[in-house]
Amino acid sequence: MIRPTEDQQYYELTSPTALPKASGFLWNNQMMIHMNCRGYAVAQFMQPEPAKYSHAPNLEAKTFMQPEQPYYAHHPGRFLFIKDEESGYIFSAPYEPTRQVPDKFVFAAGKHDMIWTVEHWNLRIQMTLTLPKEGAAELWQIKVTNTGSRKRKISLYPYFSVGYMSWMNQSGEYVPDLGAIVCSSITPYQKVQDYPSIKNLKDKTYLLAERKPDAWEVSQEAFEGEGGIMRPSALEAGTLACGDARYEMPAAVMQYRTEPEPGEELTYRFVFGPAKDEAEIRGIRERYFGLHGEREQEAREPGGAESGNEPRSSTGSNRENEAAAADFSEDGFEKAARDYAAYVAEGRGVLTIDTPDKELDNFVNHWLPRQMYYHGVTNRLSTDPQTRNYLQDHMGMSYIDPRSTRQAFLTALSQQRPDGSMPDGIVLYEGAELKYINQVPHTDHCVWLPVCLVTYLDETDDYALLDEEVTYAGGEKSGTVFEHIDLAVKWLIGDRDDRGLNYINQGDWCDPMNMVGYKGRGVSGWLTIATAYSCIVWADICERGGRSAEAEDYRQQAEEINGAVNRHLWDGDWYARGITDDGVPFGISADEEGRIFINPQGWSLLSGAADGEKKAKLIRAVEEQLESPYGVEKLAPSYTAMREDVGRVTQKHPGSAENGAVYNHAAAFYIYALYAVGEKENAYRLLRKMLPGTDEADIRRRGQLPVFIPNYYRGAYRQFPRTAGRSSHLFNTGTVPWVYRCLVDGLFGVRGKPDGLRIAPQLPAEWNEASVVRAFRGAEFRIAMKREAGVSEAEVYADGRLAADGIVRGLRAGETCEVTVKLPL
Ligand code: CEZ
Repeated sequence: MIRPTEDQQYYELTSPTALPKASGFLWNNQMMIHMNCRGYAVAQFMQPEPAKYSHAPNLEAKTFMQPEQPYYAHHPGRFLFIKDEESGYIFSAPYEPTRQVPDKFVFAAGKHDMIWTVEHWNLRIQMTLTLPKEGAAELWQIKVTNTGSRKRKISLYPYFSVGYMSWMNQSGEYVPDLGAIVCSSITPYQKVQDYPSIKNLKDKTYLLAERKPDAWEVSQEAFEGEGGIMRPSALEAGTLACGDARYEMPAAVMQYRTEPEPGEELTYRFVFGPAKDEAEIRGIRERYFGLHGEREQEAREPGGAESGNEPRSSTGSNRENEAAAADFSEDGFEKAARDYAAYVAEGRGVLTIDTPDKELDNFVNHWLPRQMYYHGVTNRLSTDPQTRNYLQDHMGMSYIDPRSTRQAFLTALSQQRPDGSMPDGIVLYEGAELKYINQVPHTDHCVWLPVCLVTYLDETDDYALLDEEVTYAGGEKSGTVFEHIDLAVKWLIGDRDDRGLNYINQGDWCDPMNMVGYKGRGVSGWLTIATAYSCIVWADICERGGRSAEAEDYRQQAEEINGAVNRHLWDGDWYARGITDDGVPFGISADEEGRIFINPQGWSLLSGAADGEKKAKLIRAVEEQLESPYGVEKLAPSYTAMREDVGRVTQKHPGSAENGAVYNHAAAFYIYALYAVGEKENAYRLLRKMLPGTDEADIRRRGQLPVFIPNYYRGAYRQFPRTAGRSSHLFNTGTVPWVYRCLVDGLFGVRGKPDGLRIAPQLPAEWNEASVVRAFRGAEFRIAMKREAGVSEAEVYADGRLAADGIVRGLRAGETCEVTVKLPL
């Protein structure tokens, strides 16, 4: 049902119905597209605010990307209807909207393209989607092959949803000299002050065809008729009516009538996307299809039929003069595809692993860095990413392109307030505003500065960053990066009540925990613990930067804060999540719902609040109450009713998102913490649960291909077992850099130190060996890890010489080192 291709560049799914929501995604700096296996699409582009060019068929609320995106018959999609002209039989590829189960179906989700192969009625249809590196556009190639033994008479109808563009103005028509369907609209607005930006928007949606269609239809209603989208009436006629849309909802549908000989393969190419005006569309046509304009499909009139006798594998008629045009168009189109593949390939991480766990290998070597890279270059298609997301997403870039991490720190710190606090979002474009959740005051943002910076420093040893001078918001005050972060940590230390616990205001890491402290008194247990951990991390950075006295101060602070945590938040077997405005502790054994939360448990291992006894107790509590077959849940039991002293999180559906899902971001913190305290078996078991599989029941349950980690799998396993495990399919998540850290700092133990690479693997007992190629500061470490009799603790040999403390030093960029690690049996 699912399988990786041999070259591991794709994951294939061989059924359109087994995992109906299985999907892949592609992006570039201006757009992203999320496509499911059945042909439905969600695409957005930045101008610079995110916008759509393929809309739902009704007025949509503008919002951020949603988990568990629902699909429905009229959901925007990219389809090819096929009609057998002799029998009138109609089906569609890849599967929607007609839903005929084909003889063969393969959806291959790749790194830089997605390919559907469908075989039905002696025809093979191959649809390939890729993107250009620059610009918002979808590049589609559709190949149709007659796999039967007789000549066929067929019509092909590429269908691209345009949807409800605007209540002010929407229309569409075929523009012959562009060879494109062009749909026009005006983004709805009302305020005169919005006009200057509205008038510059790309409000057109075009479908550019390389080959001139025989006919087309641009009115959704005329196309569907009484048959509806599953059996559009317009397909009954010999040719589409060549209609337009006049304040009618547009659709971009074309028709190609063709008569392929046995074995003949026909190729069609399309570009679909947003544009400002026709001049831009003309430029796009030239870029991808050359200056020749559209090609004739066959030497025939629309509806006519004429073709040679010998089997062909070309792109149509007029074959003599077409060779030149074909070369030309292949250049533009295929060069774009090549450039895009190269762009995606830049998103390499620093690890290539070979372990007994082949699925993990595939995911870590190919898909995990890709997902981190997506976050780092798109900022989740937001012009004002949440501060904590921005910092964590760029923490991940430390492993891919550390220069961008450095720049992200400078950008974020230039928006820090002079009192040390961080804004809720980082504004990335002039004129962008803090929106949605960024208008809700959260108190945790400063935590992420030291916690994310340490990864960048581990990778690069670029302590010079700490000396860079940056202004604060407002532009009056300025200070070094060191001073900025120091102030942020001091702000956290200062933002505590007289018990020594951190105020939560309207949220911390948990966005919707908005009513614990909105009256100004409630505190966050997790945030207090995270403050202690920030102090420790910052102390280490101070120490390495030669500031021992400060380091000592921060370690004492951490100890003091941990003391407060243990006094006020330890509940006997685990830590409470917080104390409300009215002084009520929650996330404790007395609670019927929301009895235990994951975050305070893991972070207390990191901060050192939990001593040996507490550690053992809380790990047991997590295993008993939060662990499910799909990973560790964020809280349990999930809330089933509003708790007005906790807030919006309790109103989310039980088992979804922060209300008790296996929220992978939180699960990753916990796994990271387990590695930090050497709990390698527990850590690996939970890490493994982040990926679908390995058995078929699990894959079906999750419903997702292992090409990304979703922000959550449904939880509430003990309350709602039927839905537990279901993937959100949302690939925006802070999980991925933390999983990478789990691998680098934990599982494989190949963490950077100022003077070298420290090698201290924590392989699970079930592995006897593993090998890792670790790219580090321009050098390459080829590390072979193996259990051996007679070894009592890890021994690290670099090029044959024992590195007593496990740190391999002195390697320069461009050099390679062979490392052997002997591990106890
Ligand atoms: O958003 C994420 C945030 O992007 O939720 C995390 C938080 O740490 C991330 O910064 C945990 O709360 O209800 C809400 O507002 C939700 O909080 C969502 O926006 C949530 C979703 O998972 C979307 O990615």
